[in-house]
Amino acid sequence: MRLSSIELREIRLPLIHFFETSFGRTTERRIILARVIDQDGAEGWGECTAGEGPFYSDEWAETAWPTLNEFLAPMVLNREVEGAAGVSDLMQHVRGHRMAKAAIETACWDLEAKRANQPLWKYLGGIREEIPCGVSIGIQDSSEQLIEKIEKELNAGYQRIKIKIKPGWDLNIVKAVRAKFPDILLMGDANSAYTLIDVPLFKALDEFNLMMLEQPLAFDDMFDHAELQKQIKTPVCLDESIKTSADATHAIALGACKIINVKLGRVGGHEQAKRVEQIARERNIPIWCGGMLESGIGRAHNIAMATLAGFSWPGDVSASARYWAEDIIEPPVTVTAKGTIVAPSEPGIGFEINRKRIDQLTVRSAQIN
Ligand code: OSB
Ligand code: MG
Repeated sequence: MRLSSIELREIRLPLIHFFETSFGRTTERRIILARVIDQDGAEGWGECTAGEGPFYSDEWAETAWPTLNEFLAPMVLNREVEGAAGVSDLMQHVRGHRMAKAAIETACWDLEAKRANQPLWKYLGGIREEIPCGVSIGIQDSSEQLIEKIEKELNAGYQRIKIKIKPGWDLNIVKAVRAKFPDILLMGDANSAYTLIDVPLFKALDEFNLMMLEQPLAFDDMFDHAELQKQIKTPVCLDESIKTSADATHAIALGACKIINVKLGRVGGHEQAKRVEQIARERNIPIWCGGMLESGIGRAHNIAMATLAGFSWPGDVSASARYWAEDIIEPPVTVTAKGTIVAPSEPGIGFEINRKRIDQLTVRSAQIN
């Protein structure tokens, strides 16, 4: 593989409903897209999952753009590599900036799968023709509003409900949700809103049969999570803390988590995600595919990744219509009545790119040759 050009686009995409986590509320996404083109004119698309501010991670839209434009794109252009699996290596001198790297890396996988005339999920070694889906529901203005939303998603068929928690929106909310839905697969995601001072709260939560508690403590911690896991029954799941396959190895060895949420952007692309998947599978640690409020392009990459054998639990990948009035791919991602997404049969990411819509949404673009 040899890339001759990379096009970057930043688009603005308004969310149908705001999405609130312990670190803030998002109403409109800023999404950077990468289109990679090889010497024969074949193309592939990837999405940078960095957010609107440095809150989920230190990367955000304004760090990703110049990193891609000034460093990452020039590092991969006109360099011969065996395939998409080797693209991360070309960018290894840049430390961190994994979401920016993943935009290019995942685009290269799309390109390569298209050239091989295979759906990306098969090309990656996926084994699942349908992926199990859950939803992540943000912090609402009232518990009634939250319960209404949960009801709607359960009726749509989603297999698992994740609710966001933060101090003041935790025990009381879990209690109310459990009273209404005693048997559903339910979990909480704190996005690092707590410390070990809150152990009594987590002990109280043990009573509510949560599938897991996602990233309760600091975003860069493993040690305290291990300490917490020793003291509570509810399995701890790590999200923010797992940035590399080495992190996955260390977290599992330390007992810092019993489950891992894998995000393509957070680990730097498909090749790294495959490594995390393998490490977890070998150690019998369940994993599932997380989400970053992606447009259809990132969503399609998530679907492909989630067909790998280790992704046995319902993830946060759900229908386009939960986020967007109109997606940038066609058809939009839809979910079956039993809460699954069927892996596409078309080559590459398996969805058409709606170029016209992307053009309309574009606020800046760059082409690097
Ligand atoms: O922690 O999983 C998270 C969204 C943005 C940033 C972080 C997270 C999330 C989600 C939403 O939970 C998942 C989705 O619906 O895409
Ligand atoms: Mg999370």
